[in-house]
Amino acid sequence: MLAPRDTLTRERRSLVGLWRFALDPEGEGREGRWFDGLPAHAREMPVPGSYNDMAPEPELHDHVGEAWYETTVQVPRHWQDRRIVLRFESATHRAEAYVDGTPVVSHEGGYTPFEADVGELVRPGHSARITVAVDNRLSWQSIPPGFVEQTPDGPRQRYFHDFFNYAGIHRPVWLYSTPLAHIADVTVKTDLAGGTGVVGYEVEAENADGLEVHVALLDGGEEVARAGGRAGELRVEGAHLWGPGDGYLYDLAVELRDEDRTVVDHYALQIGIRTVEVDGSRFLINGEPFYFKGFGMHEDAPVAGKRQDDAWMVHDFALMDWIGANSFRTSHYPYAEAVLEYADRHGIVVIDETAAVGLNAALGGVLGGVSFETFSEETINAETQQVHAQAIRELIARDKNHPCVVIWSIANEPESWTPESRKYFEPLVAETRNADATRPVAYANFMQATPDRDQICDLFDVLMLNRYQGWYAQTGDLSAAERNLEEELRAWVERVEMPLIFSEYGADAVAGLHGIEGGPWTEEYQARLLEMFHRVFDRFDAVVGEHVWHFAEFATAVGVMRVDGNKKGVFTRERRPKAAAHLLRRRWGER
Ligand code: GCB
Repeated sequence: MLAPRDTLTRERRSLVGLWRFALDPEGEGREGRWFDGLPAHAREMPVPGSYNDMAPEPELHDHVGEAWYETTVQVPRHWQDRRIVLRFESATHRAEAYVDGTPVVSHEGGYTPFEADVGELVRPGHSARITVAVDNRLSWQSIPPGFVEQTPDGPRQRYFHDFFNYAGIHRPVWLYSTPLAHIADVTVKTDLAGGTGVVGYEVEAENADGLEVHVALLDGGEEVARAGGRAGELRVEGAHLWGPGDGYLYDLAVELRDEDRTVVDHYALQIGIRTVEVDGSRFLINGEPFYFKGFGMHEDAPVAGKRQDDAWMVHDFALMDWIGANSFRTSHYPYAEAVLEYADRHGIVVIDETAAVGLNAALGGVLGGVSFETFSEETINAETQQVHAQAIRELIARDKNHPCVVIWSIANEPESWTPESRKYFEPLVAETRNADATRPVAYANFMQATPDRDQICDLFDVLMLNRYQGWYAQTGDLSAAERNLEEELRAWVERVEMPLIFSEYGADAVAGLHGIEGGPWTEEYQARLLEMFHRVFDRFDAVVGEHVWHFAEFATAVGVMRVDGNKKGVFTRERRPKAAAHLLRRRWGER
């Protein structure tokens, strides 16, 4: 799925700004025809942004149900006889969009884009009213799952993941136009043959009978290879590879041309030439062993919640650079496209994750305060599995061309020790490989899925472990934790021959809380716990990565284990370093 771009033949109009907004707690918007105009009590709300923390109102913060957004857009006069598309980069978790009162698209899933051809409904030279109903409810059939509990005080959303259920339009919205005959998709796969970079491409075009596809690869504006046809190969001798710390990109220019060689449509894509491979327990990028140093992250900031925000993005990447990180995981959902583009340009390696978090009754008890069977007719079932499959397809359709993405992570901490879990995941792994055979597939394994219990790890290429020895287990006792961790790792290495990445390890720390002995919640304990994990990692060759949980403190649902959110960040929510940040900087600077 192509991101909207301004090119020689394409143009975008941003719909970012203040939209009209109304909560719909009674679910009356459709019957009340809010798509023909929001009610008089509508207020203003920023797009992009989460609405929850925009005002000190519990009704906003804890809203359950739909919220309506509305804006108007001027459709440029020169967009006559062109295809006109309305595109949302995301709306959390589900949305239905209208143009001048007519429904044009609905979408399930809060973190991937969707769009509609609205050429029949809008008139160039006139304005159009865009309305969107955004639903934040999670159910057993949504990814992530959850359920709404009816209480005497109204509905309450329950869920089994540890980050606040921020909602709204989190990423930019566009009205864009392309020629009627247009490039609909481009897929690039890169390989190496000796020193020659091989760029395989496939182009999909629509309304393009009689038109030809031309493809050129440019290096700093100079053409280095060209090809024709809807699928083919470009070869670059002595290619400058994309690699960790070296975000070297080529420009791929794709054109549809008519018989006079006139360019009918033009799309431009930045690509990186690199390979990714698992070899025994090694993880290779461009044939070289790679060691992941970095974090699990969240799209999370004060006030605007999960808003895509260039300022926070640039700052967070700068902090990663300062600390010596070379990678991160998009825990626990696909991040904004701008983030992946930034990672491409800066040579930061990404583990790209779906929003399948909390498929686990063991977590339901802790985080949702409920007991249930994970996989059953009434809970996570065949329909959920279909929604999950669609989430995987949409993630890959969006991110397949990013060189920064080296692993697809299809779930975080699912139940993985029952025959039902194997039945659930086997087809999903096949689905992932079918959508992209060039990248390893992984899931983040939960603490209780120990080497003697886990029933799904052999389906995957890389084992990602989320471990909390010294925090949730052996609390406060780092020598017992060290023994337990080492023992578990020894058992994993005996069981599987694959790269092991610690996709989570860490401890909460309240910034400014100190202690000479440094017990749990102090900055000293957080740092000593990380040091303990590092000592153990360094004893095992199969450990090829360490992603600390977490980069920064983040908002969560309330709970007795959370002090105004999750405090495992090595930076505070405002991005001030704790002692652990300095420790990591020393370690990663040297590795
Ligand atoms: C986990 C989860 C993560 C939580 C973390 C914690 O295992 O994957 O989402 O935030 O633990 O801090 O408990």
